[in-house]
Amino acid sequence: MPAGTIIRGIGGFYYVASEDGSIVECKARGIFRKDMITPLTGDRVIFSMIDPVRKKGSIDKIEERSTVLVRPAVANVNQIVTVIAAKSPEPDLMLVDKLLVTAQEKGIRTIVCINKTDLDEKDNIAQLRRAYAIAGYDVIETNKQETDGFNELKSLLKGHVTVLAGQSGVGKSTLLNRIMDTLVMKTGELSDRLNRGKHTTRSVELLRLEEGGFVVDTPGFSSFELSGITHPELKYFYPEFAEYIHDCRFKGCSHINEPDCGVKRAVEDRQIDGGRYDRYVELHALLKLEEESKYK
Ligand SMILES: Nc1nc2c(ncn2[C@@H]2O[C@H](COP(=O)(O)OP(=O)(O)OP(=O)(O)O)[C@@H](O)[C@H]2O)c(=O)[nH]1
Ligand SMILES: [Mg+2]
Ligand SMILES: [Zn+2]
Repeated sequence: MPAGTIIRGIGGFYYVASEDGSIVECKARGIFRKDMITPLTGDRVIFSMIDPVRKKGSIDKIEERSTVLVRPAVANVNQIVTVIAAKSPEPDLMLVDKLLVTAQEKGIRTIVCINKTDLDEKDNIAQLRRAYAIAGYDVIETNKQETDGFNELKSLLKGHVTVLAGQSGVGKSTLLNRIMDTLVMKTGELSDRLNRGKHTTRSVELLRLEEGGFVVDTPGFSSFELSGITHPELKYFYPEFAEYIHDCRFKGCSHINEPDCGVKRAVEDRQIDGGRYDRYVELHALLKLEEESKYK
């Protein structure tokens, strides 16, 4: 039976990008409803072809999901590109860090893309790059005119299911349009794309890349909540802390108020970005407050 990936779901129909390159409109079998399983965009499925001419089928099996993102609701994402604008809008780095923490918790690789580098005046880019590079993230610089960074980004997308995320207005859709112009299959999906304006509700959509893999655009968010991470766990999702925790005097050190803390020392020595650390402290306090109000 053929296999494929759900690229979009609308009103009970699931569009499956089949491994042979075609798009098949599928319904899910009743058995899923009974088991309370709803197919999700990004799901890898096995389907049967019911009408090969009209390309209609039925989903028989949903493969186990490696990851599940809630916002956007997509399964099997294994890479997130967090887009930051050098300027306009001013970067909301708390939002960026929350995204990175979430990805880290889900075991999803993250790339930081500093976009609109043409607008940088105060050398913001170098600072941003350093903050995230020393945290261990791949950092790319792009703007809508240059090509080197863009090509680097394209090559990183190959074979992955990637979500473009970030604040509203940072340039995600602009990047995606460029990617599609150069990479997306110019077949069935093209007409799909041209028709998109007709849909009033824009559901999440996976765009298939010619070289393998999928990309998902997301509407920008103004806020983003961490879900399921408690304040004592937060420190585990800052990869740059790891190499300094052995220097902490206390075993369960939260790297906030404890004396003789390796992480705080690394911040002083500028081996960990001070801004990232300050936001960690802020986020830690925020999570603690939320938890306390929940259990009162
Ligand atoms: N100067 C400059 N402007 C850019 C660049 N990339 C995008 N823009 C502009 O920034 C604005 C927002 O771009 P979008 O691509 O719509 O941003 P977005 O991240 O998709 O925004 P949302 O969909 O609201 O989340 C548009 O006017 C773009 O033309 C860039 O590299 N340099
Ligand atoms: Mg957009
Ligand atoms: Zn410590």
